[in-house]
Amino acid sequence: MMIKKLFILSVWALFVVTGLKAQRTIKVEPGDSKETIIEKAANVLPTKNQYEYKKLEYNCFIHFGINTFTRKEWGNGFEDPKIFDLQELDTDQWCRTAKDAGMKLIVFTAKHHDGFCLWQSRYTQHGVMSSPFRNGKGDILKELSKSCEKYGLKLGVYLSPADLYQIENKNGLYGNLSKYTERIIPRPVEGRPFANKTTFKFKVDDYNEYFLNQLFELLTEYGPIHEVWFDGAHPKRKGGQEYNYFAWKKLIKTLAPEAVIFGKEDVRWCGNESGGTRESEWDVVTFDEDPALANSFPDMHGDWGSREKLFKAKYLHYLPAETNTSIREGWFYRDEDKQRVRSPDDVFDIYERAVGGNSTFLLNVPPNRKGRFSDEDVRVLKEVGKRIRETYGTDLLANAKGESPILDNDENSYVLAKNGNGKFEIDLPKPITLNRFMLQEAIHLKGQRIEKHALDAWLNGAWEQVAEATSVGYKRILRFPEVTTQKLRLRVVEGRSDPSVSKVSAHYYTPRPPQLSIRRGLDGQVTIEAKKDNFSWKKHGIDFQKNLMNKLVVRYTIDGTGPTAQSKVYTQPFVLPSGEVKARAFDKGQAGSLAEAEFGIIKKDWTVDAGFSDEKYTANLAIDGDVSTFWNSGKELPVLIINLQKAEPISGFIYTPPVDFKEGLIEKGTFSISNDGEEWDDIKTFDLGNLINDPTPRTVRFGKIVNAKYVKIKMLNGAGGTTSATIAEIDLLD
Ligand code: FUL
Repeated sequence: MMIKKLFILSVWALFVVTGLKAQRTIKVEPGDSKETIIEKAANVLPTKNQYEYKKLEYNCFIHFGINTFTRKEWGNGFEDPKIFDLQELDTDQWCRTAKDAGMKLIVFTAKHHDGFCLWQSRYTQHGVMSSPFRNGKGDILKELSKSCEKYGLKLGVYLSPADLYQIENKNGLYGNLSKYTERIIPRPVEGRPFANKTTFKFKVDDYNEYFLNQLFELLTEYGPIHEVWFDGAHPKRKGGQEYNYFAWKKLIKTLAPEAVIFGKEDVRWCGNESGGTRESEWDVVTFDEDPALANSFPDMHGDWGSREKLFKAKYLHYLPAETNTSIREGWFYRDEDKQRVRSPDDVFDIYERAVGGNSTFLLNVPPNRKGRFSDEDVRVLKEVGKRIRETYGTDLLANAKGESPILDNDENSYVLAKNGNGKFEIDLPKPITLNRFMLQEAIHLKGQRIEKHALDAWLNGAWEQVAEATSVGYKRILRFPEVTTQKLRLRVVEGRSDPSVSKVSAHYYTPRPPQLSIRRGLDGQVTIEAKKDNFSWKKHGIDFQKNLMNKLVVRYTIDGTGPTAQSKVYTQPFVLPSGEVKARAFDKGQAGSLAEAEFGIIKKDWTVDAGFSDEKYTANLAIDGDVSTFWNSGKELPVLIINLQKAEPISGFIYTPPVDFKEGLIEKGTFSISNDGEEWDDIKTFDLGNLINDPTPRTVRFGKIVNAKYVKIKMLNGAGGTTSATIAEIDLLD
């Protein structure tokens, strides 16, 4: 084993680089040169809590509540607590499964947007205390906190600032226009004293007081809390209600000093809820105002940390991302057969992209109405846990270990790539076969600095690049087709100041048949291919996707059944007028995970007439078969009329919203039909729920078949109060 450059440091304290104090926030001064700004960015460091939180890597979100019983994604605040008829509860099973899966922390929805509380709050009757569950005496958070302790898991709480019960009921506190006066938190309640005698004095209104009292309960009566999760989503607002965030923060930082606050303070949303990850996930992001005083965050979509962004910044601030998504379609449990569950391939892929892409992974697993994780969810989690252990539990560089800081397991030791670049060679006593390479920077000491890096393997007497990627930060996992070699070389090619490498390791993931994607063109041609990977499968000059397809057998069905080893073999694109396609890849007798897609009536001959269109986003873009283009109605009539040219049977439709355009998402609307374009029949008023944070396709079924030549979609309510309507694609089901 041989390491070219060695430079060992082992300090936790702040240190000084060219007179610059490394810290969480650094101000950019008006006259700062580009070099100075980069040097400053290189010295932005996480807080201790942020660093400890990043090391948790993979965590479990649990959405449970009144919606579990109504089968809705968002409640409305009018629900009768009696609906929460939970007969059994097994929080041990939740924790056992999470532990087995390799998760470290559980974040539980103590109160979702509907306002129903899953613990014995002193400050409301809207919750478990009024439900049949354990005769009104049950406390789900209490049982969960005991199970977490038993299984060695950390606990976090989700407390929704949006509260529909407090908005809708006649004595509700949300937006009730009460005065800001000095109040003592917690407000004493007769017969229910607190063991923790800390008190706070804040000048707040009724709803903020309610929220603070509840936070006090959650943070003092359920063991140590490690994450407090504030959701930015609001189904509704009232009375100009504002949040006294600085009081909330003071209370949390006092009562739960080890907790990170998600959404406002210590951890940011990754910008989507579908498991998407960025190629470069920067922890050092930019602010226009002092982050310590900012009451809200800038938009969390897009690029936050590239050099271009840094040069325009007023403040550089350490704020890492959390990737949150659900194992099931939707955040709450609905049913066993219609609610799709992600496959182990899918979850493992997100795990590698999120954790191996400098983010933490918070995977939601919603318990069912029997108070348990469903069997399928457990199966998937177990399998993913097994793959994580099998792949990352063995370091193929273990024998190369010597005194090198990048091969030891000391997080405080590292090697510097001076001036942003450096080469690190690793010699092994025997050849190894690998298809994963992991590297880490010492972010707590040197910040996140690497901007570009590559991995070379010594193959047939020469160095060959096997993977390349951009930023690293806490962790980067490189994925590439397997190579067998006795010598590896990591090249840091670009970086800020002197980047550190604190740990590298090599791994082998037993390949499985790939996940497939199924798409259909406007002419009805269906193509099935291996899912394109946007990560680090970059081997120059090789079309990896095509190569993979040539090696596999793909089988598919169009009759709704799951493809087996006897199903039809896919050889080339085929025409499908409408219906469902299910496909699986088979490799050496092993079956891959199921891919499925539902297609509506072929749109080739359709014409479209919008009440109004923004000139850039014309109406035909809503039916062009391309989900990356979209129609926007501008400020006028949010109505779209499609002429199908001939009467067709229709049983429902699929609305696909644009992913990155937040204006005009249709949350409520009507679907009408006509045979002459003059007389219209309203067929369905639909409510699609949370679209801003989850802009995924929504299927609306009518429960009957109607015949029509013209269809009309009219928006009644747009997400976030928008008045224009946007449609990336409309499909009609027959
Ligand atoms: C969203 C909420 O509206 C969803 O219901 C869910 O809680 C998710 C994690 O955040 O914004």
